[in-house]
Amino acid sequence: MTRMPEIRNTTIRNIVILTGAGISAESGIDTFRDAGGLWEQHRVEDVATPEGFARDPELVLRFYDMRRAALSRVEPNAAHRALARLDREWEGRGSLLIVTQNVDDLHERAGATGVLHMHGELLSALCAACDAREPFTGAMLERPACKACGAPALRPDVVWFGEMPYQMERIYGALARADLFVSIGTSGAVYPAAGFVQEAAAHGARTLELNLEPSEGSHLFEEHRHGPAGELVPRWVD
Ligand code: BJW
Repeated sequence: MTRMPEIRNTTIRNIVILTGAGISAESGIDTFRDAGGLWEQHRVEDVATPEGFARDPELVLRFYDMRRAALSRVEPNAAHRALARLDREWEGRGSLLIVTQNVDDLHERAGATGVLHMHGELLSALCAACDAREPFTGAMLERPACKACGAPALRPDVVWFGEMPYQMERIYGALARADLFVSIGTSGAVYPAAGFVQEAAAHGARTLELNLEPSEGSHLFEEHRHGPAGELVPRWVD
């Protein structure tokens, strides 16, 4: 595959890149909907909804504690590193916003700056009593108290089904200004992220999908490349 011409085209100034679980798969983090993925091992209603958390908080805290612990054993892969290179290279050329649905910190550890975590972060805790956020690396099953208000009400700072994803206004603003929208490693099964391609295209952006296989919304993209992100993303960036 040759370099996608548009990335060096001087008419491209503003880029929005959406990433999903597939970009972290080669680092050893399970995706959700692939064979053997998280939703085959756990019922989504039990571990990724506010109702599931209210019913059985220990089950949910154990699920996220396990994933937080696993995160400390993995490293960014070639796809994260390529996006971090593009992020650095793009300074002064226009805007580049990496919007990730992932709760891991692999983009940051690869060196990308200003990553927007629309579904929250494993390494952050949210107080259900006072809404304060704090960096968090431990185990929530031990029910630590909120540093701001003292309540033993910390929950994972992640967005469950039925909750509003973070920073939507900023995301839609960037999509409206984007000259290029690129989606990497996401199944296109979850809204509102699955609708970003149409939003960007409606405002005139070029659109590109980089995914292991055609996603649910593949037909909505102008261009596609299918294969592992660890190969496709460096080829596209470099
Ligand atoms: C590779 C690869 C490799 C593998 N290289 N690729 C009916 C219609 C429309 C919407 C709704 C509806 N009913 C309900 C809704 C709304 C609901 C929703 O979308 N439901 C769907 C099931 C239909 N959405 C919500 O509730 C959201 N909130 C909301 O809508 O608020 C209202 C609102 C209104 C208006 C504007 C804005 C908001 C909240 C959604 C929260 C999702 N939360 C989770 C959990 C986060 C915490 C955690 O990590 O535990 O987010 S669910 C899970 O899915 C997680 C992910 O971020 C998200 C997306 O998954 P992703 O990343 O796409 O992973 P996979 O596994 O699905 O796909 C991986 C892809 O990678 C595959 O395609 C592979 O092929 C590929 N791949 N290896 C490249 N090496």
